[in-house]
Amino acid sequence: MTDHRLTVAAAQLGPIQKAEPREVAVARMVRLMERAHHRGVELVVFPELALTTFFPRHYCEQIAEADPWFESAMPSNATAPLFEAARRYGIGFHLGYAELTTEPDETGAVRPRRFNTAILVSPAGEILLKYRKVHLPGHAEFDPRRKVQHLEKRYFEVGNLGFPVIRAPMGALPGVNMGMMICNDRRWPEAWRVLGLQSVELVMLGYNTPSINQEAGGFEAHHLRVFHSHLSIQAGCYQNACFAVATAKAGTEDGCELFGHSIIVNPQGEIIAQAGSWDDELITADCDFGMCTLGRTTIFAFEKHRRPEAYQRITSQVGAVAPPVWPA
Ligand code: CDV
Repeated sequence: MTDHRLTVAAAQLGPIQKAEPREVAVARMVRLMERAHHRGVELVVFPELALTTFFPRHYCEQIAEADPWFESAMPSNATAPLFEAARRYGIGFHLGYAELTTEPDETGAVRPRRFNTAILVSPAGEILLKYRKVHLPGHAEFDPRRKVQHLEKRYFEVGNLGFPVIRAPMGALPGVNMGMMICNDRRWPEAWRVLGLQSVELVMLGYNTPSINQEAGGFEAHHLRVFHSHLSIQAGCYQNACFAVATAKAGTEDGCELFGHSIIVNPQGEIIAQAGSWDDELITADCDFGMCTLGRTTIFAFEKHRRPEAYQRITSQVGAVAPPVWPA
């Protein structure tokens, strides 16, 4: 019988305080890779914006003042130890970071551009895939009503790479279909389905989610924050017959609490590993990609059952419209 298994890990990170240099964060991550190696892991998934504090909670009047939180090269001197660890241990890794690049925009103007980005790196240290976050939550201007800001719309542009999937060797497997999303994307079924339509087998995603809803739009019980995160990931895996490794940044960072609860989910939507701390923690699971076949060939055999002609609103409309009122 062919072995389709890959041993994966979610490498949850405890808080990274504002004053903590990225070299310290990288050293913590290298230690997690070393532990992953001892546990036979072949692919490690780090969180969103894994190198620094979750800086969109801090307001800068001039956007360029936030540039010290961005990476203008990958790898750089500070991040090279991660690539070296990948080569040393023969482990692939997924890394979320703030990307500062100079490239043409949609009008052709070449200018500095900032994205909330993730990359997939091979065990040989090559970048296999890059994704830039599409669903940016929060707001662009300082909001005096909020105790904690969430300025992703200020610091980042909407990702312009779509939701790419790549088939590449990983671990002992000759090919795994791998895709990425970042944090808030996990709540949008459209994102999962775009990956599912590319036969994704493994979705990697990192997140920084505050334990408290700061939008002050109404009461939300604390326990529902984790429930909604897990619900979205479990539904995405089930409906697209794939595995997911979802990795949190956790604990109290700059006085703001982020929930952990990193999970690994199988194509039945079951949680097969879950973090129990709010600190640096490695959770692992064996992903048997043979498990993707059942959903893909039965309930979610897309080619047999999908009806895109009935889904026209999904791509032509952004906000909801009111329905007709009865009686007319
Ligand atoms: N980093 C995020 O995208 N966080 C959002 C919060 C703000 C709700 C999330 O969806 O988890």
